[in-house]
Amino acid sequence: MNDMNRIIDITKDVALRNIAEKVINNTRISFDDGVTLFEKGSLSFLGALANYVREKKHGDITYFNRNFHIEPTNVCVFSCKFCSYSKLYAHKEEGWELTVDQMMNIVKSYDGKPVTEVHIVGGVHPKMTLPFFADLLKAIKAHRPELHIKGFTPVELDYMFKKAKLSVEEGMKFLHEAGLDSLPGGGAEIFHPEVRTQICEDKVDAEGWLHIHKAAHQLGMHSNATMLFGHIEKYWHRIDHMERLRQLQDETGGFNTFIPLKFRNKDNDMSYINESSTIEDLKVYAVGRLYLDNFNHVKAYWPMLGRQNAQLTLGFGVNDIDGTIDDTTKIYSMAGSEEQTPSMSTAQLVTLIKQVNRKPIERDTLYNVVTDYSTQDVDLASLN
Ligand code: V47
Ligand code: SF4
Repeated sequence: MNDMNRIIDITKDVALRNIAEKVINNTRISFDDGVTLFEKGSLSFLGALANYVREKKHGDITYFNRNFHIEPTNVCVFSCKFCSYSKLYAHKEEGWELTVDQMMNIVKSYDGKPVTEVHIVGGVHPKMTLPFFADLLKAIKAHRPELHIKGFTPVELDYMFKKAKLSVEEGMKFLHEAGLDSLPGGGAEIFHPEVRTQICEDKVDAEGWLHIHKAAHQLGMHSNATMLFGHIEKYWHRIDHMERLRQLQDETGGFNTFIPLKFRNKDNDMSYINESSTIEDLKVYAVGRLYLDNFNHVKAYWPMLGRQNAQLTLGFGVNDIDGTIDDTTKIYSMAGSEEQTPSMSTAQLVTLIKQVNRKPIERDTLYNVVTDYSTQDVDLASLN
């Protein structure tokens, strides 16, 4: 039985069979097709189709990277309803604010360790301005030039640029020249104003978020894109979100990775909302893989999902499980993730990927291969 028949035979639904045919024939699926996948697609159907695309693009390869995070502050002028992490400026003594020296000490604590990336994201602090972050970027590059700096969401950038009275293009160029290499995917949440105004009305809107990523892409920088799902959004809001990303990706080709982020409900203003089921989570990864036909990579961020669920996603379109992270990233542990101090060693990541018969490849931020752990017999005990 060929792939087409094998997958099509999972369902009797004509609309789903047509979508499967399109996917297998490399025809782009429509907005309505995306909604239909959520409405009607069973887990087995979505999994089979998303896995087909994943294996066509990447075979069994599963990427991870060795990185560490710096969270400059959790003080924030905004008050997103899903956020368990920020402290308003009026209560800043309850939060943390790192100086450039303190952040450099974190960077220096990785001296001699084989990390390739630092990920810098935090709250929007009114005193952490564009020149402050430019100093940080320059200090990191002076200390460790080859370390890739992936930092700042459009939420932070929009605020910094406006305060410095620079256009988006001028601000991005300034930070790029100071050492910023790429942008992470945060701050996207759900783009559609019907949802956005209810969960994070005061921060940068969809157009602003997309404008900043476009400006980065035009400078030759790459970026990621997230989607915060499993709260008040409807299926069509998810597809609207992906549609806007797909359109920008058609224009620039600058996105590396799509990262669905499952809403966690501990200690925030949306705690009354139940978290989505694992089945729903897997469907989101699968539909993301199918709708975003022009994104190469779909990433499961394990500190938020938990290790076993991250393993499961590898059969539902995901080909990347982020990195060793190696620190005490707080944004998810504070929102209820089981991973209280998310850190996984390389050996643990390699094992996790091999346990589900996929090939572990360590990558850098731009998906260049650093080490192929699939082709060598690895002494796991020797990896840190
Ligand atoms: O934008 C905040 C999310 C994002 C909650 O690009 C929450 O490689 C779930 O974007 N439940 C920031 N999610 C983190 C982020 C990220 C993480 C890992 C890798 C990359 C990358 C980017 O965290 C925010 C928001 O969408 N978030 N609160 C919550 N309660
Ligand atoms: Fe601030 Fe980000 Fe939290 Fe929103 S999600 S309140 S912008 S730290």
